[in-house]
Amino acid sequence: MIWLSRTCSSLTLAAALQAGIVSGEFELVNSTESSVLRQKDYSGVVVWLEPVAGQAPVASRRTFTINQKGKRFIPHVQVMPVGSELSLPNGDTIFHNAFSTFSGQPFDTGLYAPGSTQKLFLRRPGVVRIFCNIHSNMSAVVVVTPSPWFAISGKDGRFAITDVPSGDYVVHVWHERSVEANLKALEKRIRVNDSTLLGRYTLSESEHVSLPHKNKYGKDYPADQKSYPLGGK
Ligand SMILES: [Cu+2]
Repeated sequence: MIWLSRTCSSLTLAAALQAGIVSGEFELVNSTESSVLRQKDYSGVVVWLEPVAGQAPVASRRTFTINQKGKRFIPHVQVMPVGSELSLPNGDTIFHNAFSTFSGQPFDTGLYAPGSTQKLFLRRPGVVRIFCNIHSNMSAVVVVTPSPWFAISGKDGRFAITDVPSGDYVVHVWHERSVEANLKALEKRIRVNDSTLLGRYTLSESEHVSLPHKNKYGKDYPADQKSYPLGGK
C-alpha cells in the first residue's frame, strides 16, 4: 500500500510538473474600430486548445458573469468551457432582457428587474451571441469552448493558457471581427511541454461587415426604444 501511495503521489507530482503555459499575442490590423485605431486595444480575441488525440476533460463547473450596466453587456466578449454557468446580473435601474438564437442553444430570460440576476447553463460548444430585446445596441458574445484550456487577450493583445498537460494540441482562434476563413487558417498543431510560445498572430478585420441584428421575434427593433424603470410606466 505504501508503494502504491508513493507511486500515485509521484504520478500526480509528475503530471503537475509537466503542465505548461501556452502564451502568445494578437495584433489587430485593418480595423475601423476607434479603440483599435486610437488605443491599440487588441482585447477580446479568444484562443483555446483541443487535444489531437482523445477528448478534453470536462472542466469543473464554474460561474462566469456578464453584467448589464449602462445599457451595455460587460464584458462584451466572454469565454467559458462547456457546461459552465453564465450569470447575467442587471446592474442598471431599468429592466433588461437577454436572449439568443445562436449555436443551437437559444434562450430568452424574459424581462427582468433592476438588481436581479438570470442564470443559465451553456451545454454545447459554440459562439453564442446575446442581445437585449429592449435595447438594440446591447450585445455580447460568449465563446463556449470544448476544452478547459482557453484564454482571452488583454488590451495589449497578450494571452496565456495555464495548466496545460504535456501533449499535442490544435490551437483555435476566434475574434468577432475576423471572418471564418481567416480564423480557420490560423489553426495549427502544437506540442506542449512546459512553456510554449506561440508568437504573434496578426488578425485582419478588413473583411468584417457589421450588420444590425433582429429582435427576439426576428423583426427590426422599433425606432422608439423605451426603457422600463422599476415602478415606472
Ligand atoms: Cu436592455
